[in-house]
Amino acid sequence: MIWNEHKETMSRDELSAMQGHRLHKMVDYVYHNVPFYRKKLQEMDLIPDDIRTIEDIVKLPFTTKQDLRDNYPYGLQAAPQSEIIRIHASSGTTGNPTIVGYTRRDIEIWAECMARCLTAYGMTRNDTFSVSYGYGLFTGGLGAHYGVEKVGGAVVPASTGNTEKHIRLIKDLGIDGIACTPSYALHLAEVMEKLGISKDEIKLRIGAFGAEPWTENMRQEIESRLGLKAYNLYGLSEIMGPCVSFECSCQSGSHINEDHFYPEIIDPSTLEPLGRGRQGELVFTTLTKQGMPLLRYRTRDLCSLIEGDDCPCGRTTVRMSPVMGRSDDMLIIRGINVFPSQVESVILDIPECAPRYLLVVDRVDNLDTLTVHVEMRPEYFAEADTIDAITSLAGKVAGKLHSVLSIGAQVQIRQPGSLERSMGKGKYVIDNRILK
Ligand code: DLL
Repeated sequence: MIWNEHKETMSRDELSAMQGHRLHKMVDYVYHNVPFYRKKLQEMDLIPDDIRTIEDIVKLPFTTKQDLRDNYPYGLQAAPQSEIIRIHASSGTTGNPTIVGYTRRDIEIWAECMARCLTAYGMTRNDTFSVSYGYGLFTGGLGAHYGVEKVGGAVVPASTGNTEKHIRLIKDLGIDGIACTPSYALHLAEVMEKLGISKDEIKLRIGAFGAEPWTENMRQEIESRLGLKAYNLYGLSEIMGPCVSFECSCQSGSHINEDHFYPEIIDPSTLEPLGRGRQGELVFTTLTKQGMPLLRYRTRDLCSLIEGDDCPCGRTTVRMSPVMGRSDDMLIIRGINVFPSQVESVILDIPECAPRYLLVVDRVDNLDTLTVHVEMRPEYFAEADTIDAITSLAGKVAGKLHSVLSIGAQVQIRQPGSLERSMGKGKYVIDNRILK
């Protein structure tokens, strides 16, 4: 099923024309309403009439997270405060948070885009859907919530925490779908197993998972433990929240709602646009946003746009590959780039290892060290009664990590349940080098 047949299946020519028209209007709007953009465009000798087609986008300046911080709290807001009906804030580990104001129309478009995602996952108005992203300043909870209501399903605003009570609701109400982080989905599976509830006793069939990178192995793990189909849901607060892109039943990349969010991939060091199929930094321009529109916003997310608009599902919108990590999540250890997602793939390929890990990076005698803590699965841990068995597993993990990362890592095998669980976005890295 497709929520918006017209917008999701346009021909490329029709879509490009619409994007060009919207881009022109957007540039005109920010030129007249956001002094920050007016100044930037003037410095580049640009006026809104220079932007006529979507190809003209490359003439426009980029916007960065730093620009948002420098203009805290409302410097990039285009709509007057009287038009703003919702404010979210994205937390940053450093500096000012990012404040995002939405007009009524923004909220409606958000719900529309979220309804497209949920419909692609197979949700209908007959379904009950639990939203287990955090409600509050984070966009996950309310973003998914409005989408479920838009489709006409019954939303269960479970939020995070209270996991046992939540599982009881999932079982007793026969909840059909759940939206949460992949980390929380795994936590749910673990708690369910502890409570002795099998996946056959629940009816969950759809998982809308996102807000953090996750791998194909993680997908299989969650699908097999919860007995549902796990779909990717991508978004970021600066652009809207969850709904920017979503997987369809083909699960081969995530369709971008590109009538509202125009994507580009650039080389993060040269800032040159890269063609389809090339991996780089994802950049978005909002085409219809009123509250806080952004031109060429550098997401720091690394991925590619998939070649070809011919997805068997019938949608013609461009698809993005899974985000393998953020350029600022990338660890440089002894000069080698390491993404936590690479470690996750290795660990999930080893049957004795649970999908629970923590990377600790340190500097000892001026040399970077990497220690990977990984939990053993309970069934193997119970049998591994000798130190030898654990040492040999550590050696096996270290060997595989070395072949994928090309650097040596210390491996610490941990007992089941010993690493901290997260209700929201998981924490997979501690970099002590920053603290020193
Ligand atoms: O995480 C919005 C969201 C909520 C998306 C719920 C999906 C589901 P922020 O807190 O602003 O917004 O964080 C945005 O999270 O730039 C990515 O680095 C990461 N991210 C979000 N979705 C995915 C995903 C929300 N499906 C940042 N895969 C983004 C990988 C993701 N990374």
